Amino acid sequence: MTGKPSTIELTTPLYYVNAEPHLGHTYTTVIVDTLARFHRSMGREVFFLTGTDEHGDKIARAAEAAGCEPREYADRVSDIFRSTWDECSISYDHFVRTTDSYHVDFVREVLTRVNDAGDIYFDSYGGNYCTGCERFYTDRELVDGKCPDHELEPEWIEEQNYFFKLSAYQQRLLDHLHDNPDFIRPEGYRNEVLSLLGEPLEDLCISRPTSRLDWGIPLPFDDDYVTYVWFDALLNYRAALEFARGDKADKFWQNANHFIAKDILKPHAVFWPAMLMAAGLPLYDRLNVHGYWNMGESKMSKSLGNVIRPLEMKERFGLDSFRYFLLREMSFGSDSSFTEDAFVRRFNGDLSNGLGNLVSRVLSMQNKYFDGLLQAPADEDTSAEDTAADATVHAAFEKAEQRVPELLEGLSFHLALEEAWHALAACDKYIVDTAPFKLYKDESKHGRVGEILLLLCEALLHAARLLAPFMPDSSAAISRLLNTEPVEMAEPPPAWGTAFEPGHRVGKPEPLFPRIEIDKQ
Ligand code: ME8
Repeated sequence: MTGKPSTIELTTPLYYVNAEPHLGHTYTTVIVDTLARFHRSMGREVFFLTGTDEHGDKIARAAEAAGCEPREYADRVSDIFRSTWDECSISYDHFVRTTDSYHVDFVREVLTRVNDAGDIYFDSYGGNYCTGCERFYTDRELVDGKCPDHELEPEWIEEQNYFFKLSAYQQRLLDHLHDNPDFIRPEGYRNEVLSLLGEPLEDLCISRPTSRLDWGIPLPFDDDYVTYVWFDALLNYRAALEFARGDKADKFWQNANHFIAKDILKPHAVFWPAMLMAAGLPLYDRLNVHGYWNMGESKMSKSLGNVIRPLEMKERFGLDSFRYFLLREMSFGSDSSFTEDAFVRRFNGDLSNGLGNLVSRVLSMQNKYFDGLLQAPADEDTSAEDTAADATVHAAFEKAEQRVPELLEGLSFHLALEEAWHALAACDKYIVDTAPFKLYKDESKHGRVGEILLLLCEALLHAARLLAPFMPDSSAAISRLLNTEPVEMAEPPPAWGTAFEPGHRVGKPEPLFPRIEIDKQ
């Protein structure tokens, strides 16, 4: 995020209510949650917005298939999204629904403004429409005549409608992209948008006749039409901010960061900034685009019927291990595949054998040798060899503490976690190299064993700090086991040797990530 802003808006897409939350939605929501926790810990004021997209053809058809009215259907599925995020401890600040009256009013107000400015006209049009994407496709965008996302042939729709003069904004969009190289990241998606803008843009059909569809926001200037879902849903990012933050909206908006997958790049990178320009509003700061979670060769999606449900993962393996997997496995911007094997490998390798084992080893030794009581540093001088060993752990954490926030700012979640795991590995190596379990057999070395374990307990507290935005429950569990208050990433860690009060006693070990036995799956 540019500079170090003190206020920031972070958004997920508004998810369609025709499907229940799956791993793909969870990924975007978890990365935004991780960033929200990170920025808050840096002392920034965050407005984390998520919600549901409820109007349009696709939802009307889904409601009909479910045998109920669109409103009733939307209420039900929107509640499922909200309660899923609540159960997943997602720290959103506001949940917007496109059926909320403040959003509807805002959409109508913007439409009036854009119409008054002469950027909307009435015309007839025929085109290839994908209901799954809720947009027209040009011939060039179709693959073998099908929508590349839904792998379905679009419908030919021809009718009289209202159009937004998108083409009039082509040059301004190009100029903005050239003047703001960070507007869309990673760069590959910026290039994709530049190439889209290299071809003439067609104007955007922004209405549907009520004779065909009445589940939408009526156009303020013609009751016989409802608003096209994208000209409705995109406005939420600004409507909800103004509604929830009032006068401070502009401050947050200067640092508005949208997070989406590549499926909705064009609406966010082309329609949305042009709509803002037409409405006389400043543009958002950044569009952050990630790749797809696939199952085998295909994108995970409700329409392809191959989804992983977040609450099932939480139930089976715990919330933080699912968060860890999502954040560790995908490199932001590229596609990733989900397989249960890969999940179990990461769980057993990084969490059970890695983090969980380290915590329980350190606490076991501390309890076994000193009844949990941390030992004051020994009086006698530490040998050069011991000092050098201690320094490896200090250095590993110092590096991670510097790199992890930088990597998070750059959206390299997987590298940030890798860096934190390097520090954990330095602790494992330290245990092997200093071998406190051997030293303890020699009574004259008990002072040194106490020092080693003190350093390791401090290292665990550093780890809890580093992991807080990624794995909040595990971070809190480590603090609890160490018998300290929960910690935040940005709190400056106390100098080594001063983290605990004299006489501090740590808790007994508990398995944080019990190993998954494959044959029990
Ligand atoms: O597009 N891999 O809603 P939607 C990665 N309502 N991310 C995925 C994914 C996958 N397989 N599947 C879904 C809409 N997502 C519109 C948005 S915004 C004003 C309106 C995530 O329910 C990802 O964030 O189809 C993607 O962009 C979004 O869900 C699409 O959600």
